[in-house]
Amino acid sequence: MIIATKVEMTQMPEVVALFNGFGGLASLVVALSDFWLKTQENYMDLDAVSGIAVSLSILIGGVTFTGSVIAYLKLSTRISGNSIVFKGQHLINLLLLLSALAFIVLSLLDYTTPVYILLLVAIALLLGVLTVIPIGGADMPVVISLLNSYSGIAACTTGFVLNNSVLIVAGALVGASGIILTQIMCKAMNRSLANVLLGGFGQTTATAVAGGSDITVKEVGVEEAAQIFDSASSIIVVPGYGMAVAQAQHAIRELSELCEKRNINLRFAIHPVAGRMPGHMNVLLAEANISYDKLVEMESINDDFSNTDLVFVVGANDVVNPAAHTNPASPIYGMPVLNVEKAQTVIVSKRSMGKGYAGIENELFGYPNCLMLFGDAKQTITRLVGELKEL
Ligand code: TAP
Repeated sequence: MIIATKVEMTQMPEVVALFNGFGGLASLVVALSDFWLKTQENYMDLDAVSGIAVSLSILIGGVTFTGSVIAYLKLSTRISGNSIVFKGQHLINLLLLLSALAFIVLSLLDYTTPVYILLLVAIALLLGVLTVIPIGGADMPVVISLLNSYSGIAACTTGFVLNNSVLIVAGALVGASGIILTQIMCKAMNRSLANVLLGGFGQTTATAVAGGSDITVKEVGVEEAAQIFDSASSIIVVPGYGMAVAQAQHAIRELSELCEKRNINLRFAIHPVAGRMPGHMNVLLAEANISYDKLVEMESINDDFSNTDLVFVVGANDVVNPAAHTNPASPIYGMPVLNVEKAQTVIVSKRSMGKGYAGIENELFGYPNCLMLFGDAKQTITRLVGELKEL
């Protein structure tokens, strides 16, 4: 409770990752201690169901624990977020998985020898590390969702170990919902789950970044931006991670109320992976009491940009990067994005030419209809609201 109440909204993904890991660890130690108590201390026999449940709890729990710790370290930038890929990595992972299965069979055949189950623990922990290190960049949220599902499956199998129906049902719910969320996120990023898990995204990213920036941008000041707002009759606001960092949602609510008073049709376009966690933008806008009817999902609003006077991008970057459909060499090529460039004018509020999560340039910023409004989003929008009130 203390961690959950103290954590900043922007740190939520890494904390979720860590909590998933604790779930996996709990399943592992409960299953291992049950195994130990029954087979090593009380010299009891395990029936096949309990034996399989113990083995799966240890395998899935172990992978979840170390995999989640690596995800936590990457997201909190305690270690590099880039993908670590080396030759023969997938073969090593496959061999480890096969040897884990072999130790499960050996342990099922001979409970009295604890070394098989201890080797299974070691392999599971190692496998968790090795399966998450190749995953980097924008694929991390998918991994966290998958690890969340694993922690549920591990809890479910531990339910069989303990003969506890509540644990079986709750674990199955977490496992199933985690898998569904993982699929939704893969779809939003236009990547298959296998493609995400085999990793390498960060490598392509690093190459793309090394190319450097030669985008020429047009800047706009707050006063001029206020005039553009004043003359628009339809506006779409695209919030992104920068809105969360700046905590600009309350200032945006004020801006939206001002526009409403001027009979300007203002809506919000919500990209499924804007921010750093599923529903991140919805939560922040709801916190600022922005009506849910104004929030429109990407698929429903993408065709409307061409009939829109002004798009106001607030701290979003990757989710509005046209390279996703114009540049086949881009690491985000194929990811569905918001077609903001189709609007008459685009104003982007961000602090600098800093890159987004995927670490790549955004060609949108150099488009002829795009104007950069540099500065912290909250401060800029507060000033914008002040200027608009004067008009
Ligand atoms: P990003 O592409 O990460 O871009 C955020 C932008 O916000 C940055 O370019 C930064 O530019 C700007 N910014 C930071 N602080 C700011 C401030 N105080 N005021 C104004 N701007 C600020 O964000 P996005 O467009 O929301 O895309 C999300 C990315 O995260 C995607 O790549 C997605 O795959 C990934 N991701 C998503 C999730 C989920 S599930 N939502 C989870 C993890 C990762 P400056 O530095 O120049 O200000």
